[in-house]
Amino acid sequence: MDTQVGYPVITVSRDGLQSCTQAGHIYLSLASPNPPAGFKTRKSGPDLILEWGTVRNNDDATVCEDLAGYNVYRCKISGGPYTQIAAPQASETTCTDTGAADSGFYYVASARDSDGQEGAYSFEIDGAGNAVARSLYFEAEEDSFTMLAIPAAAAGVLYKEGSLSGEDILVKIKDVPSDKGRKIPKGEIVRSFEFNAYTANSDALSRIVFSPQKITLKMHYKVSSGYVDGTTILLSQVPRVLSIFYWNGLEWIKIGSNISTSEQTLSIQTEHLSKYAIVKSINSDKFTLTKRIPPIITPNNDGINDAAIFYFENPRNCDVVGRIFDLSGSLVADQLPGGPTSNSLRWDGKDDSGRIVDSGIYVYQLQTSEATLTGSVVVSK
Ligand SMILES: [Ca+2]
Repeated sequence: MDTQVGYPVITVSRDGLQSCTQAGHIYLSLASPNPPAGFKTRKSGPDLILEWGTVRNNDDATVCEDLAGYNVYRCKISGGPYTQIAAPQASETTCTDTGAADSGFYYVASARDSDGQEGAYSFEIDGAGNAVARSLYFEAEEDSFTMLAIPAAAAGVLYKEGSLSGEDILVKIKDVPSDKGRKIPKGEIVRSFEFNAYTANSDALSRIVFSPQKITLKMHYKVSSGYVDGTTILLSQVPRVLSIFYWNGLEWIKIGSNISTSEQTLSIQTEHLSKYAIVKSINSDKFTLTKRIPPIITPNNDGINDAAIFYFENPRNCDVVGRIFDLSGSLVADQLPGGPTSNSLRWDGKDDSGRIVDSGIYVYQLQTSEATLTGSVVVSK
């Protein structure tokens, strides 16, 4: 705890985000420490070494002045229940799980302050460096299904050695209850979450791209008396009417999803963080283009409109081949690569030899066994 005078006393749950100002001068802060960033594993003979970065801030971005130490936990099944294995002091940023190099455990760590406030868990990590960030403890109601699974091959951007900012990165998942029931073009939000990245100093980061592998983003819908909670959607209708949309900063884009009715989750693979929502929206029963942006691409590698992204629904997971032609019908680019999400393709304005094409109008063709979709893309240099 940081600031110290205080009444009224506020009850604080484990997520400890309460604070209040009253009468201009009574101030109470019950912030808890951020989770440790840079949480990683390293094998050392038969042992597993766990390492993390020193926690300096609280989850409300104030400085944590009374850090007491860390709690390290492990579990046999991803997601817990976790058992504490160590309680290192504040000066320590490593501990050893003796003999556990190949035991298949999953680990999380938290920080604690001198008032006994324990912060949220770090992302979970296994002995091979695969990370899972969960929404657990970031919302009032526990939800261990909503998560980001970050394979070791894509996790490099989370660590100071590989991140754009040169710092260890925290990933936070927050429920956005105020979005519930909001009408958006093509649908109505059932539930939405912010998946955000921060530095350990709580600065929000954008434009984190996970590569060379995508991460798996999964969101959970609640069920109540045979309906999706808070809606008139019968559980039997779920595969037909629920889909994931993502907020690209300007608009909501339908990106399709894999639905598990047993787990009550929708999932996709993606390379970036943003706000994502479960949306009530009639799903197509065949291959359909849902969005193609931007209308004009400027492939000069300045990060703005450098590529055309084709988002589609693909309910039967058909193979999709994307091609680009010029107006004379000559093939310019064959086998377009995957875009930012699982159901998307990308054209970066280059021909098959890697040369940026001339300015002009081009024709795209997306082909599956069900349908062939065509349209135009304008390239401007
Ligand atoms: Ca550009």
